[in-house]
Amino acid sequence: MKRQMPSTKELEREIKDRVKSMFRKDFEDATEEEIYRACAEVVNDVVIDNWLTTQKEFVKQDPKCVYYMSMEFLIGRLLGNNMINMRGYTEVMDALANLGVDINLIEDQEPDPALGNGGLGRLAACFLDSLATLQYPAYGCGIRYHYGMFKQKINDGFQEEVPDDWLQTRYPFELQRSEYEFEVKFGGWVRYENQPDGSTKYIHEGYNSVIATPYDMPITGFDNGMVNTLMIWDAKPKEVFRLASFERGDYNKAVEDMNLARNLTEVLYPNDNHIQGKELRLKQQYFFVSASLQRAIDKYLRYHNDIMRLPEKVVFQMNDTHPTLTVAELMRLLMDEHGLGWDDAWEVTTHCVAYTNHTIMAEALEKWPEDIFKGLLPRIYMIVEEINRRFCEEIKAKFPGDDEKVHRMAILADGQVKMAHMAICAGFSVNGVAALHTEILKNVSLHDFYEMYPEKFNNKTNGITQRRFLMHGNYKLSDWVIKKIGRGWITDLSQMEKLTMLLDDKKSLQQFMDIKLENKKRLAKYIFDHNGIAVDPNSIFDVQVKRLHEYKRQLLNILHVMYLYNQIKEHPEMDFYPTTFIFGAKASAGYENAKLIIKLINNVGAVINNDKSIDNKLKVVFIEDYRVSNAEWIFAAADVSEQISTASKEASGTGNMKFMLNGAVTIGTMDGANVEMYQELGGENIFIFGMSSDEVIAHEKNHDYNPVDEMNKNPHIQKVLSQLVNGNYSIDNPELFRPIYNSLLNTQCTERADTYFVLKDFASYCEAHEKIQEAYKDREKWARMALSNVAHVGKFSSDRTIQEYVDDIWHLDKLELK
Ligand code: T68
Repeated sequence: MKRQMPSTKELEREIKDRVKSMFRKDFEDATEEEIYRACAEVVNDVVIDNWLTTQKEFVKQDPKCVYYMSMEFLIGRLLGNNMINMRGYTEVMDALANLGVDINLIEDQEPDPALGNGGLGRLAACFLDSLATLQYPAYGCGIRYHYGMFKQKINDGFQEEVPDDWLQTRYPFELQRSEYEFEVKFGGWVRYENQPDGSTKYIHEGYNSVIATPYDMPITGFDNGMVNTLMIWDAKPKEVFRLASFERGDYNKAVEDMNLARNLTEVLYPNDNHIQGKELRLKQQYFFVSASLQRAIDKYLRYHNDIMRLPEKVVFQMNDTHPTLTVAELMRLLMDEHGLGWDDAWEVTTHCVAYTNHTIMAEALEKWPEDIFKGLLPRIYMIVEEINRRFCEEIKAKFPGDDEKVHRMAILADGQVKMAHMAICAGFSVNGVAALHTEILKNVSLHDFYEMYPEKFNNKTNGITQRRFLMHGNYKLSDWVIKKIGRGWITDLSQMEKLTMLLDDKKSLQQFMDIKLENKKRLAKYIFDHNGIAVDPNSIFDVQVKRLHEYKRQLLNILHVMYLYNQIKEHPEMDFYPTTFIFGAKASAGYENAKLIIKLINNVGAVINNDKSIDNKLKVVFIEDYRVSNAEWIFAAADVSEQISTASKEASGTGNMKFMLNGAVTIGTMDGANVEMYQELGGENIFIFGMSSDEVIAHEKNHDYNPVDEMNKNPHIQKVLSQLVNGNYSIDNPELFRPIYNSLLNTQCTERADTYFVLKDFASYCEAHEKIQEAYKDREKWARMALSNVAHVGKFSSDRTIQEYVDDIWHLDKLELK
C-alpha cells in the first residue's frame, strides 16, 4: 500500500520530535541544518516504506528492468523533490511556517549533489524521475564521487575552483548496501588452460583489486508510491583488515590496493564535451560498469536459471560512450563466469545493450591508447580484440574491397580503442538526442555505421521533468497553471496546450506577467545578496546559463553587449528598453579560453554597471556557481533565453526547454532541439538567427570562411574587437584579452580562426536582438509570446522521451502498484 505524507499538524509534531531525538534539542534551539536533517528523516520514513513495497512488487511481478548506465547523475537536491513527489511539499512548508521557519532556508541546508557536469548528467537525473513517475522498473548505475563538480568562486573576475565536499556530513538520502559488494580487478595478466572438452579457460592473475560497495538512493515517482533505485558505487580496499593486523605476506600489494581504492571514486572529471584520456578515468569506467553488471546478473540469477534469457529481463542503456565497457565486461562475465561460449555470449550481449550519442564534437569522442587499455584490462582487451576481428570481417563482407572503410570503422586502429565504434557494433540501438542531431549522425559523423546498420539508428529528442523545473522551481506559475487548467499536466505535459485558450484573455496575461515579475524580484534579491549588484526587475532579464564552451558562444553574447554599450553611449537618445544580461557558467579547470571569457564577462560588467551616464539601461551580471539549485530560480525569472550555439554543434540542449517551460522567449540558432521548439511554436514566438547547420557544415568542409572579411564588412565588429585589445575592459593589462582576439582573427593561433563562426553570425544576432526590443515594448504581445511558450512545451517533457525509449528500445512493462 502506498504510504502518504502526514498532515500539516502531524508534520509539525514529527519534525519537533525528530529534532529532539536526533539532537537532544527543543525546536526553538535547533539550527537550520538540524531542522533540515529532521525534515529529511521525516520524509525518508515515508519514502522508505514505499521503497520497500516497490521492491517487493519487483520480486513478485518479475518485470524487465532498464539499467541506465551513466558516469554522471546530476540529481540536485532531493528534499524538495521528494516532498513534491510524495505530495507533501505544501504540508511541510506550512508545518515549518507554523513553527516560524522559512522552507527555503531549510532546503538551502542540503548540499547540491553535483555528480555530473551539465546536460548529460542532468538528463540522466530527469530520466530517473520520469521512469519512476511512469512506473517503469529502472536502476540508475553510477559513481559515488567524493568530490562532485567543483564549486565556482569568482575572484577579481576570474574563476577559481573550490572542491565540493558534499559528503563532509552524512547525506540523508543514501543507504549503504554492504550486502551487495563485488570485487573489481585491474592489471595483471591472463593465463589460459585448455580444458578436456576442447574449450579454453582464461585465468586472470597478478591483478590489483578493490571492493565495490553500492550506496542506494531512492528515486521517487510522482504521487504513485513507486520508488526506483539509483546505485552509486564507492570503492574500498579488499585487504584493509589484514593490512592493519600485519597478517598478510604481500604488504606491497595491499598498499597498492589501498591506494587504488582511495583514488578511484575520489573526483568527477570536470569536463563537458571534452575527453582528456586519463588512465584514472578508464579505471572509473570499468569499476562502475563491472560492479553494476555483477549486481544485475546476480539479481537475475536469484530468480532465473537460464542466462541465455537475460535480454528478456534486462537492458543496459549506455549514456554516451563512457560506459561502453559494458559490452566487453558483459561478454567476460557471460563467458568466464557463467560458462557461455562466444556465440551465445554475443547473442545475449547484443540484445542487452543500447547506446545514446550526445555529441559530434571531435574532442569529446572517447579513444583510449591501446597500451593503457591493455595494461589495465588485459582480459577485456582480449575480448575487444576478438570483437574487433569479427567486426572487421563483417565490414569486409558487406563492403568488399573497401579497406579504407574497414580502417575508418575498426574498433582497434591507429593504436587506439574507439569506444563509439564498439558501442555501435554491439548495441542493438543507436540514438541521437534531437532530430537534427540524429540526422547529422546518420548523414555525416556516423555515416559509415549508418550504411552498415541503418536499422539501429533512431532519434529520441531529450526532455526535462516539469516536477522539478516548474512545480519546485516556480511554484507561483505552477499554482496558476493548476488554477487555470487543472493538475493533468503534472504527469502529462501535453495538456499545457489548454493554456492557448488564455492567449487572448488580457486578465490572464496580466496575471501571468505579474508572476514573472515576482520571480524576477526573487532573482534580483538573490543577485543583490550574492553580487551586490542592484538590478531592476522591470528590465528585460536576458539569460544565458550553461557550461562555458566556445561552441555555446557566450562570447557572441558578450560581444553583442559591448556593441550595445557602444550604441547607447554614442546615441544616448536611442529608444532602448533597459536590459539585464545574466550569465552563469562553469569552465573546465584547464580550459584557458573558456576561463578568459568568464573574466571578459565580468570585466565588461564592471565597466558597464559602474557607468552612471547610461542611466541603468544596461546591466551585466555573472552569477557565481551556477548549479541545479540556483538554476531553478533563474529559469523562473527569465524573459529571454539565449540558445546560441553554432548550428550543428549542440546535440540537443535541455536548458532551452527549461526556459520555455517557465515562459521565457528563446533567441536561438537552428540547432539541437531549438529546431523542434521552433516547429512546436511557429516562427512568431521564437527569435531565430544565424547560419543553418548545412551552411556551417559546408563551410567546414570547404574551408572557405574568413572571419577577417566579416570584420572588414562591419564597423561595429571592428570597434568591438579593437576594444578587446585596447585596454577598454582591462586598463591594467590591455593584452589580457589578446588570446580571445586571436582566436577570432588569427589563423596562426588555432587550426581555423573563429572556429565557431562568432563573427559570421554577429550581424544576424544583433538584428534578432533588435526584434526582441521591439516585441518587449508591446507588453501584451510579449505576454502572449511568453505564454505561448508554456502552452507549447508539451513535447519537451522527459516523460514523453522515456515513453519513446520504452516503446522503441527497452520494451518495459509498467509495475503495478496498488
Ligand atoms: C550534452 N553533453 C550535450 N556532455 O552537449 C547537450 N561530455 O547538447 C545535450 O542536450 C545533453 O548532453 C544531453 O543529451 C554533455 O553534457 C558532457 O557533460 C560530457 C561529460 C564527460 C565527457 C564528455
